[in-house]
Amino acid sequence: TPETTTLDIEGMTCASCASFVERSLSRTPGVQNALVNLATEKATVQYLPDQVTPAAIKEAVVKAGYGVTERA
Ligand code: 9UX
Repeated sequence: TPETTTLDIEGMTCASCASFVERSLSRTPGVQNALVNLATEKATVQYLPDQVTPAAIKEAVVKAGYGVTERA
């Protein structure tokens, strides 16, 4: 069963940044869907909890070069 997490992304200054983050998330195994909103600096990520953890999802954002915190 998929779960959804919302991440606050830091450091995106242009539309390409948002695309980079979205691609990084989408390519993470276990992530089913990722949407990044540049204006709100939020990422909405649908994932399979038996395949990937929120910590690993955040790691993908950090490796792409951006800051990230998980929303409560
Ligand atoms: Mo835009 Mo973002 O030129 O890392 S891609 S600032």
